[in-house]
Amino acid sequence: MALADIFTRPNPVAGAGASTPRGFGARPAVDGDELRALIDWVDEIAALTKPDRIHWVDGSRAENDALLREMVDEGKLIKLNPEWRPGSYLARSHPSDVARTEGRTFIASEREEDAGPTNNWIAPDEIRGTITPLFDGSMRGRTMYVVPFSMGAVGGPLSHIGVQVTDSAYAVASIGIMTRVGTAVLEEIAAGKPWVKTVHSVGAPLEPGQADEAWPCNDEKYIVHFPETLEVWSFGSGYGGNAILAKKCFALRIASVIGRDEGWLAEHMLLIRVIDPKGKAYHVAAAFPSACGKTNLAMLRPTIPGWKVETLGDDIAWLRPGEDGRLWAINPEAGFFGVAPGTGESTNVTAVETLWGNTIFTNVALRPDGDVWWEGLTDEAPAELTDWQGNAWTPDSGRPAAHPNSRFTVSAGQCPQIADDWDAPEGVPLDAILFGGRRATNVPLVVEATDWTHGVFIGSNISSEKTAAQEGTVGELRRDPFAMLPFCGYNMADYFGHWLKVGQKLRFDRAPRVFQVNWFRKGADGRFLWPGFGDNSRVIDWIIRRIDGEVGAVDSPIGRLPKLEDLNLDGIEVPASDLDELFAVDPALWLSEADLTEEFYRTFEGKVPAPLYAELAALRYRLKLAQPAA
Ligand code: GTP
Ligand code: SPV
Ligand code: MN
Repeated sequence: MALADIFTRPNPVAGAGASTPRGFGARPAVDGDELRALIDWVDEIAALTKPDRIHWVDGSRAENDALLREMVDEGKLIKLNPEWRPGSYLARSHPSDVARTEGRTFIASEREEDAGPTNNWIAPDEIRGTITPLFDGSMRGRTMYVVPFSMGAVGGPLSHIGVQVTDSAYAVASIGIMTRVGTAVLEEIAAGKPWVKTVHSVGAPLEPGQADEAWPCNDEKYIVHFPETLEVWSFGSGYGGNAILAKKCFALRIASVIGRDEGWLAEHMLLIRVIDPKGKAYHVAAAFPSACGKTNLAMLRPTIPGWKVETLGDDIAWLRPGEDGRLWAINPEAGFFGVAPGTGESTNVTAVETLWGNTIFTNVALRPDGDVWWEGLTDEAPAELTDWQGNAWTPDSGRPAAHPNSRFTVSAGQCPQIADDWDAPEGVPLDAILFGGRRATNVPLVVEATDWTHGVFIGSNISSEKTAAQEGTVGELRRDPFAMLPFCGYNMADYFGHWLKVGQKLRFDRAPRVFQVNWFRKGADGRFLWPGFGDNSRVIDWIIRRIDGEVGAVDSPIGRLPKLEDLNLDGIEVPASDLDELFAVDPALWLSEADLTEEFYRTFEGKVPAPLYAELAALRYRLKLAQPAA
């Protein structure tokens, strides 16, 4: 490979523009058919989108520095005061572009039933007919960046690669943090490894002489996935999961389809290593919906003595059955795109320490001293701030200073409790899988599934109150099976079936044990019954002692509950009445939940696997037995 033999060039297709001004950004020298196919594809996208320049991203430090400097010069990033926050920047998005747009997210499979009732399906030809004209000339006046990236360690057995073309320098800088970007990936492409094609445009072409916006975007948005041809096309948004296509679009929606075909699972899960006081290590993955506590649990600092947690991942895990009958997991990402509000010294001090520098903040507030702030960072708000929209703010302003879905983007390696081997290509064997959500009522602090199938049943039934990471009304309950509702790239009923199949490949005594957790149950007075955060280690402690067979459990109609005396509550005051409420299972309310489950399963028109209907029938039977006699 002669990848080092680089040369700069203008965009020959658009016919305009100078060659890249610096010593990087050049197209790799063509060597072999595989790389030729990539270059042809890039030329094809350039012919359509008509950028002024093409910049091949090599992932170098110098390139990143130059990109950031350019964005500061253009007013797209604010450089934070290096005294407080070295190497860090603030981006303010357009107020209409602050979260993923699920309503504009499409699965364009050939057959509608392959997308299923929980996805927005659209016929591939039809949507190509809609978006092709939008992409036509959409990069005029801009640079088109070509970003080769790897999800998982480059060359790893569980890793997958892709290329994103984008006209957003902010997206390039973010992808550089969130994935492994660079020339090594081109070498893999050259060697014939399959890659996923992702195309992103903010949809804001510039006429000659037209001044750019700080956050260019388009009111019309399309985030379209083509699972059969392994492509993603995203138009109109510069935000998070809409723009960092390696993340939700590739590593969940497209990867879930690849996983279905290859026998593995792409999941919306954090990944941690828990080390008990005896020094024994366990691996736990947990699926919670957006803004429901994954980053927090991923960076848990146990409040019980002797326990330690090491971070492996905070948002996505790929799970694959191993030859040994265990389920192995990697975190395919390389950084954290975390929710800022609610991240503070008392909740997630590890995240606060992770953010010491080299961080891109989006939509948080700016302090007069050039540092950042958001609700929950400190108990008291600074007297004066500039809010996320650039307006003057004081604690009396009556509105949040940071957007509720404001975020930080930072390298995983900066986390002070990251596991040494967090990017080991082969991953880690799982001991437990947790499912959870935000449930003010009904769902106990922790319940253990009786076996894998019951665990899949529980996963298929996760529901959660909406947060600012989703469109719609915050607090409204919605069903979010496996926390994958917006992220499953195929029919969710087939996905339930795939989970059951993966279970059959595991050795029954080596499969991870499945638990449901709920940190968010509230008392009648509206306060959280459980202290949460670092004290969630008390729940993990019980889970691990269950796995090791050290403690028993109480059977309930919905699964196994802890015996209260087995919970380590040393050092915290949880009133006995709160504990009772935390674990209360009301058969009548659960029977209504079972009705909702049936209603939900029926929307899949007979596709939900029979074992899950059997679980539902068994649940109803147990609930009826548990009902007090009339
Ligand atoms: P995404 O990045 O959107 O997928 O979100 P996430 O699941 O990583 O959520 P995150 O950990 O960022 O938590 C979001 C919010 O939940 C923050 O405001 C936290 O303060 C809050 N939170 C997290 N853990 C707990 C907990 O144990 N108890 C309570 N009450 N709140 C919590
Ligand atoms: C989520 O919403 O689950 C996120 C943020 O992790 S985004 O990457 O924008 O999807
Ligand atoms: Mn997420």
